[in-house]
Amino acid sequence: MAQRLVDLRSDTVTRPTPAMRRAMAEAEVGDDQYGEDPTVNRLEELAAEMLGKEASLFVVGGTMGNLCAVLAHCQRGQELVMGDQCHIVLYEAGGTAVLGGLPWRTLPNTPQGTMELGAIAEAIRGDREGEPPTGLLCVENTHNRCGGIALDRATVKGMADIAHEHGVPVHMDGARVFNAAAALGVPVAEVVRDVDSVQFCLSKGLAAPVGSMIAGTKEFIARARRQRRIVGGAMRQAGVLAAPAIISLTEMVDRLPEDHARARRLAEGFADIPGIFVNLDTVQSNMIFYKLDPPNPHFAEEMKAQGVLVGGGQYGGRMVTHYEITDEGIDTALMAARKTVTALSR
Ligand code: TLP
Repeated sequence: MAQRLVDLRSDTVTRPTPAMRRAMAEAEVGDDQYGEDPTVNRLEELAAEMLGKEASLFVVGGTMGNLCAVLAHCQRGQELVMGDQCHIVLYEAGGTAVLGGLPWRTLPNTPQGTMELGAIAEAIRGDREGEPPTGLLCVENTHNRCGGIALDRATVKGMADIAHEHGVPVHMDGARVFNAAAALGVPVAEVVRDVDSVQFCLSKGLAAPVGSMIAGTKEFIARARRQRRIVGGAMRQAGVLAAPAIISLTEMVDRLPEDHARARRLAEGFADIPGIFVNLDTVQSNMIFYKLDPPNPHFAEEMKAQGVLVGGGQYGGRMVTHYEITDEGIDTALMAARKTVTALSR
């Protein structure tokens, strides 16, 4: 693999492994719109089985997965209840509103990546003519903006139960739900047991070049397939993309704790550097959010000059570990940060 910078901007930067590239070259394929791509079919069966759901669907990415899931659950004019820090609200270009005619109601996310149970109950609308009926509750796990925190089954169940009591289904944006399961030390099926649908990404820590899965009941997946067609995401010989995704699920899941251990070491090292602050309580998976005090507009640029890419601006930012970040990469990042802070404080 070509030498490159220690890239901590995101786990989305991971390149396919040599085994993935071989699997792509050798993949058996067919027309997936006829349901005839054996590799896609195998991936969809495997993902559903691992998640403990009836069926799953291969989509192009996380944004499309969330969009198709939301559209499959809701009718135009219904309202979505979501945390104000969730990815669907902040980074998905308002797709559910733009394409689905679905307004949303945001609740403040707690620092634990949850929403107050009382606030969820209050936000769910009754049957009053002037109010948009509540169509869906969305939760996120791990919670990206809340530091990569993992929500355990009881926490998810607490929120989901309230929605279900009101007849409202629950979707989990589980872009990194395998990281959540690894952080909690439980099978992924347990983390998603109480939600009606889940989206997870293959092309983040699991290193596939493309793709996400959504999972739920057979009937839900049939509706989601139609939504995928509407947004132009139905593919043909997609087995070449499903083949590396199968390797994500069979070979890349069990190694996620390594990324978490390296994130912890990086976080602790950063927290030891004067002028850099890290809330170590939130470092539970592969993300580290750091703050710079005093602020420093040149931090990321200086780090880059020393071979390390980090996310963020003058007040701080995010680093994410993944399979291309080695122990040496962590050493390099820590050394670079110490040098950068010393150089910039002169
Ligand atoms: N997250 C990306 C950026 O968009 C922020 C990242 O680098 O973390 N849900 C969650 C929780 C996500 O973090 C992301 C991507 C998505 C959905 C969207 O996935 P893609 O990028 O595949 O559409």
